[in-house]
Amino acid sequence: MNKKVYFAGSIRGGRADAALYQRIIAFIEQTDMVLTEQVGDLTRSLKELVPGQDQQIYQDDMARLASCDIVIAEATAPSLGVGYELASAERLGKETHVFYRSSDVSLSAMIKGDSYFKLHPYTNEEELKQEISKILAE
Ligand code: 6IA
Repeated sequence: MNKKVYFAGSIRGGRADAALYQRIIAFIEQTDMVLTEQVGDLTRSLKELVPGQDQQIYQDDMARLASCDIVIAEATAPSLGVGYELASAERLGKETHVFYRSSDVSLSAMIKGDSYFKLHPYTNEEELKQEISKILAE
């Protein structure tokens, strides 16, 4: 309870699951705190281009990652940013959980093959939420 959660999900890698990320974030926030609400923000456009913005995003996200208690990624939509965050989480020694729908993706061997990550293949949203509840209650 009251864990600081770094939730990772695809942004420029593709927004097909953005509404799912939003629901997962709302679910986690019933009991704990999500540091990365932008991942589930359906209102902002990917076409926003502000000079210096990417450096700011990178610095802000790395600071959030350093301060979190736990990382939860939804990795069904392949994303360079999520892959980078997962490797960074490992470097920082953060407990890191990776969720993916095995019916929709063949998860990268660089994630699946790294025994540091706690992998959670799932089939439906209810199962995903139940698993997240268990993780957050630990
Ligand atoms: O390569 P990707 O863009 O798919 O990487 C997604 C991951 O990088 C997410 O888990 C985020 O934590 C991080 N990230 C990438 N872009 C942003 C961003 N853009 N804001 C915050 N974190 C980001 C601005 C907001 C956007 C909704 C327009």
